Amino acid sequence: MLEFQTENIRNIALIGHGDAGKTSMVEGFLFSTKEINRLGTVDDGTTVSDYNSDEIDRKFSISTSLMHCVRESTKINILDTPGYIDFTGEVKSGLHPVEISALVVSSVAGIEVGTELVWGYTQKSKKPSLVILNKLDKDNSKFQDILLNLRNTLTTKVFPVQFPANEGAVFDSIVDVIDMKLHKYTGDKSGNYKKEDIPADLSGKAEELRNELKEIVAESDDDLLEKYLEEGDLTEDEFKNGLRKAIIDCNIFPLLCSSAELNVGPASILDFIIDYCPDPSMVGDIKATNPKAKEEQPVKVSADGPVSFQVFKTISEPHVGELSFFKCYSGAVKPGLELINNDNSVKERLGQIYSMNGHDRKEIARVEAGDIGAIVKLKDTHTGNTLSASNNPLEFRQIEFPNPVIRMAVKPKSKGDEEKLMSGLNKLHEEDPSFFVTVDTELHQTILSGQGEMHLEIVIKRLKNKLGVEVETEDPKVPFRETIRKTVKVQGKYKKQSGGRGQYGDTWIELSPKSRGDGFEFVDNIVGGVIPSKYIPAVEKGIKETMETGIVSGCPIVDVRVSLYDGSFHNVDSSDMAFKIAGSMAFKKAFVEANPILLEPIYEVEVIVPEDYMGDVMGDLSSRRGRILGTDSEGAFQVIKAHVPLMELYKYSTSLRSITSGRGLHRRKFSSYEEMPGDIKDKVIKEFEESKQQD
Ligand SMILES: Nc1nc2c(ncn2[C@@H]2O[C@H](COP(=O)(O)OP(=O)(O)O)[C@@H](O)[C@H]2O)c(=O)[nH]1
Ligand SMILES: [Mg+2]
Repeated sequence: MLEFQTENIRNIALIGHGDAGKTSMVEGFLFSTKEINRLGTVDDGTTVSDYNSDEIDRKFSISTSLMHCVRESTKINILDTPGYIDFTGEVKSGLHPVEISALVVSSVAGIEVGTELVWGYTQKSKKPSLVILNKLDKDNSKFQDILLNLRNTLTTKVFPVQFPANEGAVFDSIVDVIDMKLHKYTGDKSGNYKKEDIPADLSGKAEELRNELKEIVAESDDDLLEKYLEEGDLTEDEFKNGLRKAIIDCNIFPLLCSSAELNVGPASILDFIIDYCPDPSMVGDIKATNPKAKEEQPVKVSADGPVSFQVFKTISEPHVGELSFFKCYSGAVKPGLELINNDNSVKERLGQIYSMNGHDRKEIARVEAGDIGAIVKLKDTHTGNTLSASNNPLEFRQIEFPNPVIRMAVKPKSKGDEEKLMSGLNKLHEEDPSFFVTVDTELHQTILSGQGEMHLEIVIKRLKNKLGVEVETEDPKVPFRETIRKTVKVQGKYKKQSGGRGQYGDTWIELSPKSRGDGFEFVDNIVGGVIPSKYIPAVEKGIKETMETGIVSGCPIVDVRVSLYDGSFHNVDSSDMAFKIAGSMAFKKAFVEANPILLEPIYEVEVIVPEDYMGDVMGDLSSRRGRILGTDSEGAFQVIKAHVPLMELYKYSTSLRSITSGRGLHRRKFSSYEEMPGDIKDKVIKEFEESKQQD
């Protein structure tokens, strides 16, 4: 059976820092439920989830993949997200369609920057979460210490509903304080376990936790609390429903145990997910808007309603074309349906639909409300789009992708490939909306931006392998601005009066600086018609055109005032053209005399690092002309805020990774334009002069 009803579906996304063991754990889930018949490993490149050649080569996840398994007639859809900071956009698409996430933490490494980053994402989405401590088979595993750290830094609501009975190399048993049994695994990695009595030396601790848990459950609901206080206990059902409610309301983040390596734990985790995690209808109505009426129209997750679904990820597969991963929110998705894409009003007839396990697809007949599936060959439907019946137009919330932190310029290796390059990049943006492409008309460069250098490297590799476009990378140019310090008065005179019809335009202008951000002002102070008013717009035009391409660096001129206050004309030889040239000549001359300066974009940068690296990171920021604004603590980490010129931030994510051994990350946003120091200005101007000579 491959079709499931809403109550028999669970959707969960595994999130966490890279190397915590998420991808390996998925193998455990699939092998324990006989979805696969051999337990693959990341090191051999044989996992279901990391099936891309890029992932196999690098031995870590790059894109979110979709798997599912079936246990006790329940289908569990699992989204495995990458932990590497370069691919956090994928975490956002993985979290979007699920009701609950599982934060996987290594019981050796503990909380890392990626742990806090993705935890922040789930908290922002207000979705419940499990916490899974993995690698409990390691001799240096520290269950208790890390539990305390999690409670101190993430939330005090992390609660161990399990603890390991024999942490370390011999790990094969977990004490479960919900069923108050020992889950003893068979030792053959099959994922089979037997429930035994809790050994006497651990029963005290189990009892204590069980009582604490019961109180948390009772407090999840006023009626339950009253009953608990009166009768001193809860029935099995009350406990079960209460625990689920406490999880949904984020009053508790249950902590579970695992060794993905030994496949000890994943099966118990699945049982926990089935019994205590919400089915898709339990988290309330889904926010949506009616684009026609422009009003909110929440959607009840139910197979009885009219069909609606949202695409949360698009991948392109050789021989298949685009494969859209979707979540059905209401009704049932079936091949042959004709629906409307509410984002672009395109009608789509649905083709085959599939249930996925990494690379493997199985064709299915329907996907019901709450379930996740994949569909091929939609005409014009992209990540984030909602499809529904035309008499029920709907749009679900968009996925928010993180701001890019790195830019890179590219050009095609072979001339003439420009169009192919753009269409290829646009296609890849479809697959991965956390990478952006812009054609910068000011800088004359095609700029890629994304989450890290590796992120863009992968984009470039895919461009070559999948779409046959090879590119060269270049340093992205920085959009400087030119302006002045001094007020000057100059004449610009254009005169050509030898033979034939002459040219004559004569202008006197005063050029003066304006405050930062005030832009350009042109003032006509001509009196007595020394320049006829019909020529004045031409003077202004000549000046504006000169400003656009700049004078000393090739970047636009800003924040200046020009007053045209004198000049002369010729009855026959004057023309718009002559005055335009005269204006431009006057402006160029004035600008170089007016003490030109360069403004450069300054970014506000936040670097998040463990305390030990603060000194090194601040030193490095200062060497990049950064101005430290302050430091703050964020969970287990320190946040350093600084203003840094964009020019100095090229490949910063890579340097930061090497300074902090991969434990730091940064965010950035544009702040303002500021004057560039003289020596650097001179260098930029010199480079511009040289590049002009080459052209
Ligand atoms: N000893 C041990 N190693 C593990 C365990 N889980 C994963 N690993 C190893 O840790 C590395 C990273 O695992 P992976 O599943 O790719 O982590 P992910 O980045 O979170 O997906 C691989 O070398 C795995 O073999 C575990 O429970 N115990
Ligand atoms: Mg992985």
